[in-house]
Amino acid sequence: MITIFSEDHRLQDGKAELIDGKLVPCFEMPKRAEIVHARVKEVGLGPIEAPRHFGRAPIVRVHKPDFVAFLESAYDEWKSEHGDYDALPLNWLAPRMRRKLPERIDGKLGFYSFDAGTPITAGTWRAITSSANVALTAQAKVANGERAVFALCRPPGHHAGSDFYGGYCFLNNAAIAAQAFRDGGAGKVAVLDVDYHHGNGTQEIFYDRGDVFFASLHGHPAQEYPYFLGYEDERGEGEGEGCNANYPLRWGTGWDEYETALDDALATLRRFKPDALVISLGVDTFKDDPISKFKLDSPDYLKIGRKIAGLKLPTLFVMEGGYAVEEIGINAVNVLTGFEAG
Ligand code: FKS
Ligand code: ZN
Repeated sequence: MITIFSEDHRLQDGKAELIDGKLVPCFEMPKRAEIVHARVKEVGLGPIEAPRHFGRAPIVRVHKPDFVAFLESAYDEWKSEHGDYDALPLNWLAPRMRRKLPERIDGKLGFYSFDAGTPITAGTWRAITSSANVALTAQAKVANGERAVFALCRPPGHHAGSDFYGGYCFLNNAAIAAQAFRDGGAGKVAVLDVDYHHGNGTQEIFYDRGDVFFASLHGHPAQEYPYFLGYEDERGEGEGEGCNANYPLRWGTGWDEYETALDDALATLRRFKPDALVISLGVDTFKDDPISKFKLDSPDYLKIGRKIAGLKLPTLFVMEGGYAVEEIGINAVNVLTGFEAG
């Protein structure tokens, strides 16, 4: 399996996120991608290639242009007001307040974000556009006949919506790639999100569409970030009615309950008869993940890969989360080798 990887991911190296009432070093760190990259080499998964440049067009197919323009200039605006130090938001709209874009950067950060864990740094724009290019380069290879390609994206993307960022995500790499499949002629695309956290951004982007099915297994929103989306009764709307499937799972979920949900999600996707499959691949479902509460073990990821292969679809794997840094390479690459064996 080919892997697409860019060293530009290192340009996103935030200093701190707000968690449990404390500003702590970012869990989402460059070392994550370096360890996955090293594991891909170690097991000889296949060639590792650099991304091509796709420009803004495929990005604004899923994100609003004003939001993308904000991401591009946010750090410079922040720096000219506050100096050369990571930008974090501090104020958000409550329901019934006015959604009107403020002039000053502090207000804009709150307008376009939904948490205080996602710093915008000097290198963010280059890192996130490269990450999107990684997904698009891999997508193009799958569209051209590769059975499966691994987009080793960083920063991740599945929390980013059409006009908001958060959860370490700015541009939704999986959604951009899914849309690229459609624009390249695929009639129907399925996105399966196995990251521990609900892919609220991907769900928002495709919620009213019947051509892209979104299915997600994740920590129950009653207990888990991002809290305000990801319930079972969110099934899509309008043309997209019936094309969204959430599997919220409680803290402590281990392989047996996970497998039941995964089998159901895969059966649902099979009935949709997609032409291509995008996997939002997070391995923060691992038992030793420092911010998550599922109990999957390393060999379980081989089984996940094998089950995904059973759909027999052209498949794009897009890297999302996973914070047990020492094991992230083993776990992520296990999904890929399990797929190849399946
Ligand atoms: C837990 C606080 C959680 C933010 C968690 C973000 C998770 C990001 C991710 C992604 F794939 F996007 F990277 N704070 N007490 O893993 O879903
Ligand atoms: Zn996650």
